[in-house]
Formats: sequence, structure tokens, C-alpha cells
Amino acid sequence: MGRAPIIRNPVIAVRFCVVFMAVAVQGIMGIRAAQGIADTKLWYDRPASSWNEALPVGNGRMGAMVFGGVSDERLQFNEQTLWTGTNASQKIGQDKSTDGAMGEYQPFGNVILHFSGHQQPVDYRRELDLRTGIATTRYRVGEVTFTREVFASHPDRVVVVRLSADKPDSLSFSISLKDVARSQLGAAPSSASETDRQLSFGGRLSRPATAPPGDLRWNDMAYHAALRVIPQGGRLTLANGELSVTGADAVTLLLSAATDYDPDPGKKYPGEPPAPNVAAALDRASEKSYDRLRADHVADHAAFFGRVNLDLGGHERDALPTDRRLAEYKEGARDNSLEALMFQFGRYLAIASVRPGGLPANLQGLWNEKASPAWYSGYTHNINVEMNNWLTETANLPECAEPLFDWVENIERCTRLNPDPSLQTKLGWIMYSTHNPLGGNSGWALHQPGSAWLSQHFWEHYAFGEDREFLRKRAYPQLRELTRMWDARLIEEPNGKLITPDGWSPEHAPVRGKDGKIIIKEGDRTPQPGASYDQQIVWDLFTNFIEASGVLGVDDDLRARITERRARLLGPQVGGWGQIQEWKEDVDDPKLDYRHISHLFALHPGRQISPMVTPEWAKAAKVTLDAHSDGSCGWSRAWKISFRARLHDGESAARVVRSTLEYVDPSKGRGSGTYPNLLGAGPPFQIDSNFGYTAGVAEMLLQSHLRDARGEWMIHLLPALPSGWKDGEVTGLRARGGVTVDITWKDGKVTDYQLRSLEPKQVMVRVNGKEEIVSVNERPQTFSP
Ligand code: FUC
Repeated sequence: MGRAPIIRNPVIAVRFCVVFMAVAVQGIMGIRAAQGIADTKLWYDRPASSWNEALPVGNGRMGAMVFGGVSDERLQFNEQTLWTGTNASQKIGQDKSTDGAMGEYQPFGNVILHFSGHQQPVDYRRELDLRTGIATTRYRVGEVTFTREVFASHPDRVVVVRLSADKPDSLSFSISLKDVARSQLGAAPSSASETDRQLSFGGRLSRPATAPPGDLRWNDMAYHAALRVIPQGGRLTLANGELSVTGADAVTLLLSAATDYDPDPGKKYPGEPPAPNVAAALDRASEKSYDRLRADHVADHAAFFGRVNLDLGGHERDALPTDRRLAEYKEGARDNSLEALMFQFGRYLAIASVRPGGLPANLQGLWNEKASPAWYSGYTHNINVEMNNWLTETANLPECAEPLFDWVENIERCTRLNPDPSLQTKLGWIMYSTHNPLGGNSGWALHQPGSAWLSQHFWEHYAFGEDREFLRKRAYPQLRELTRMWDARLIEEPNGKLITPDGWSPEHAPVRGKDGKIIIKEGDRTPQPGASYDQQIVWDLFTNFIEASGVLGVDDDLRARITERRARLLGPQVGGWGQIQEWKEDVDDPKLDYRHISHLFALHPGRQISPMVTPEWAKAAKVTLDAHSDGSCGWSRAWKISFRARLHDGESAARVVRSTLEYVDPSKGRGSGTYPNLLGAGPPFQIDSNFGYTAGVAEMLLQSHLRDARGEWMIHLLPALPSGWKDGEVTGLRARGGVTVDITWKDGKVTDYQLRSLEPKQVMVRVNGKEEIVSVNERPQTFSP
């Protein structure tokens, strides 16, 4: 069976000394209790004055941004399926009948609470605890301390707000529920209704009389939201569309929102009507006490969050407000604990925004307040969708990968049904660069290798979890079909090399200027045969196909053919200034600090370039990276963490960690890095840099993408540990081959590590510069190197 790449370097050749070490079974589920006190709270000493200071909660379908206001509290909420647009291809500027087909992700509404007499709070604090998924606002007015807890419950499918006070009868405030679903689009608002304990609104994204008939943003999607008020003590009154609470001890608010979205492209999304679903969710949740709702939410959230603990030491600044920490960090302060907090924040956002049965994270995950968000807040897959999903396997959230697979299969079906001539293929399927979740696309830039890149995620899900049914039923059909497509597309050069015919390197290309000189032009789409990005993705696809068909023991003839074809693919080329060439010809500009470095796909997330297997290419990849700054937009910074980690360059990776966390104060203009609420600043907010950051840090601590001489996945502990992370501990990271890993280190050296695997096996571990083979099984075992 053809497996690649195999470590052939004698320096790291396997020493078949099986290390039998003491078996120590410790902790619940085999993961040790954390030794350090990892900081898992974001906190602030004043309310959010902008959206980029508000705190996100989410249950995988609904998201809310909590502002923590005192006189006026605002919860801006979303539901992930509220989209304008259709399942058609948008032809920008050509065919007016498809204007708006791509549509945009829409904000749903706002919950506004008004508290009279709370103008002068003291001891104000608002926080988000990543461990519980609860946002808390607390302050005192006179003798009374007021507390508000907000969370989005996945088990109960509602957003819950609990208001309480430490003195009886103290809670008096008004509540309103504002529709923005239509009004922010410039149409008449939906119809609102009230009862003595509930506010609601609902309607359809139906075309207003003022909009032109060809405006396909209006898709008739039905939506509904309702807020139920459950006071403890006091009085509840309704006037002018607002509910007012007077003199209560505590109040629980339950918010639910839904649409009739159905992902089936054949049905054009008239799924179940939303209002009964909203009512059912509120009825079920109302039957539970607040304590029960809270406990069920915390248990659900913690079951995901608690799988991984990261302690990098350096807790001196934990007691400072998060925005101040960021500001001081930008000035050069060391804050390992903030770097670890940001790692966990990425995991938190994944748990809050992506759950099985829902949609994958869009460009803003789940959180959006604008009717016209940047790039539609869509699904752009020449880096962004993929980056959003890198963390799911390594950072131990494999369930959060499932929506991506549903989405890819859905887009595939939609693409096959789409009459757009550009999308017709005999084998496989291709896509445009940006999609909505209805099957439509922006009509901009056909992205030929996009489906192949996405198929890598199917393979990785198997590589980490070893679920053979998933491999057979879902991963393999993608890998096989796309392999056949690319096999048929390849062109043979006179020297026998195989190249892709009409490639691209997102999102620019070399063109000849009037003076005859080559310039690299952003946005240019001139077909580029043999573009490195395409070549590398095809190599990766072929490798995954070869391995998958070998595991399943099928398609021997095709595997043999593809193994031969892979060997003839034009591989990474080292150009005149020592760089990895981006195009077939050596035309790279060493001064071009472009955000996409697509021609290093082979380094990450691919596995064709590695210092251990292909040191010459790794050297050239370093030259390419060194020609780029650590800066650029948010996701570009985050990707560079993984690139540097794959080069085993901990110091450079740490520099880019710092760059990704560069503080962007929203009151002082635009910039790239991290907003006060730790959301990534593209700018504007894009969630890819959050997820990419977490994936990058995981890559610094653990790698497992290479095969050892036996053809098994090799586990590399602390492959890119910077000197600043001298002592630390991580528990619960996942490695390929179904292995979970804990590592403790001191003075930059692993002192012990713990492994457990789904099935008994012998694993090669690279640790402290040596290799050892250890026996592992489902019971956690501790090893001292
Ligand atoms: C790609 C990037 C942009 C942005 C957009 C959503 O087109 O080049 O920087 O992230 O996706």
C-alpha cells in the first residue's frame, strides 16, 4: 500500500525499543486534573461601548452579543440560518436576474432592557467564563448588588438571561424585543405580538413593493423570535409593546428564534414553519427551574470545554481586565496566560457556534449585527472555511467538524443542480470561492481546487478518529470522485511531469505590464497552468486517496495508477532567491508581502513539505515566510503560526502569536489583530483568526502528520516550543491515529507525557529530540522520557 511521506532519515529512524513504563491511571476519563490554574475568564470593568467589546454566547444555532450595559442592556442576537439570497449563482454586473442571489447573513433582533435609577453603579464587573459558557454582569447601586447571567443553552435551544439582586423586591426594569430582520434591510418591520408574559415578532423575507423584481435577496424565508419573561415576585405589566417588571426578586428571560431554512437544495428551503418550533422550545425550557437550565447548560458545555487544559505559566496579569492586558501586551508585556486564554477562547467559540446538525461557522462564526456584513459573512473557502475547521480535530472538538461535512455534501448537491455552465463537470464537482448555506454562490472566482481542499477535512476526521464507517461512507466517496476528476484534468508536459491546466493562486496572478515586465496583480484570474497551490492540493488529495483506499482495501488498480501519477506531479520548485515558487515560472517578487501564502499549502495544512522529510523544501519555505511580515490581516497572521510551527521554529511562531494578539482598540480606528473581546480583527471581525490561532498553538505543542518507518503516524511532542513557554502543561490534545495526549514540561523539556488510544497499538513518539516506541491502549499511561 502506498503511504507517504515516510520518515527515511536515519537520524530519526525508529529505534524499536518498546518502552514499558509505569501505568498510571489518573483522573476522570483518563485525563489528569490540571496542575496549573489556567485562566479561563475574560473580564472588564466597564460596559461594552461597541460591538467589538461585547461578549459572545452561543448554542450552535443562536448567538448573542452581551453588552453588559447598566441603564440599558442590549443583547444583539442571531440565528445561523437567517440568510437572504437563493441557491443560484450570482452574476455580478452581467445578469440582473441574479442580483442578490448570494445574499447575506442577517442579524435577527435585539433584546433591550432598561433600568431606571441605575445611572451610578459602583464595583462594576462583567465577565465571560469560558469554562461555564456564562456571561455575568454585576454592579451595585446604593445598597443593592445586581447580577445578570446570560448563556445560550444547547440542550434547551434557548438563550437564557437571569436577573437577580441581593435584596428582595429590588428588580424593576422594562423589556423590549426589537426586530431587525426586515427593518435593517430597509423593509417594513415584521408583525409583532405581545401577551402578558411574552413578546414576539415574525415574518418573511418577502420582497417589499419598493424592491425591483430581480432583487433575489428576498427569498421568502420565514422567521420567528419570542422572548418569555418569568418573574419571581413583583408584578409584570404590558404597555406599548413593552413588558415591565416591578419589584421582583429575580427574573428569568428565555429567548428563542428560528427560521424555516432547510438545507435540502431540492426543496428550496421551505422547511418547518418556525413559530411552533420557537413556542415548543420556550414551553420546554419554561418547565425547568433556572438552576436546572443553568446546570444542564454547564454540564453540556463543560463536556466539550473540559477536554483540554492549557497552562503556559505566567499568571501575574490574570487579575487585570482583559482589554488592559491586551494593551499592555501590545506594549511588550509578557503574558503567557493571555496567550493560553486566547487558545481556549478559540475552543469556546467553536463549542458556541458549531454543533452537529447545524451549519459550520461562517466568516463571523455566528455573530453578526450588520445587514450587509463584510464578504456576506459567508463561506469563503480559499482559506477561511478551512481555517475555521483546523482546530476541531487537534483541540479535541471533533463533533464540531460534522456541520462542515453536511455543508460540503449539500453544496456538492446544489452545485450539481446548478445550471451555471461554469460548474458543469463530467467527474467530481467544483465551486466558486464564496457560498451561502442555501447552495448559492457569489459568482466570483471559480475555485477549482476548493472541493479537493475541503475533502482533506474528511480525511483528517478519519485520521484522527479512525471511524471506518465515516471513512467508507462519507470521506472515501469524496476522495475517490475528486481524485478521478483531477487525474483526468492533469496535463503531461514534454518532460513527463504532470501539471494542473488552468490554476490559480488566491487571490492574485503574474501578468505582463505594458513595459513587458511581470507584475503580480491582485484579483487577476488569468489561468496559470501548474500553479503551486493547485499542484500541492492535488498531491495532498492523491495521498489521502491512496491511504484511504489502502485502509479500506478497495480500488487497487486506481490506487496503483494514482501512486504513479502522484510521483510525476510537478512538485514544489525552489526559485532564484531560494523561495518556494508560487507559479510554474520563477516570477515571485521578494518584496510582495501578500496576505495569502497559498504556495505553502504543502507545509500546512498539507504534509508534503517538512524539515524531517524534505529539508531543502523546508529551507525554501522558510525563505518564503521570511520574505513576509508577521503582520497582514488576522487570518494571515494566524496561518503563519502553523507555518512556523511546522518548520519547528518556536521562536518565530511565538512572534506570530504576539502579532495575532495585537490589540485593536475599536475607538482608535482599524487594524489587524484582536479586539477587546478577543474576537479576531481582520479587520473587520472574522472568526478565522481565532480558530486559526488555536490550531496554530496546538501545532506548536503537538504534531502527528508524518508517518514513521513502519507507516504509522508519528507523534511529535513540543515540536515548536518557544523559550518563553519554559514550563507548562497541556492535557487532552488529539493526535492522528486515535491518540489523546497530555504533556508536562520544565525548562523546555518534556518531563512526562500521558497517552491513551482508541485501540491498543505501538506508537512512535518523538520527545526531547529522541524517538521511542511505546505501547498504548484505552487506559491512560504515563511515560517519562
Ligand atoms: C478571502 C481573503 C480576504 C477575506 C475574504 C473573506 O477572499 O482574501 O482577506 O478574508 O476571503
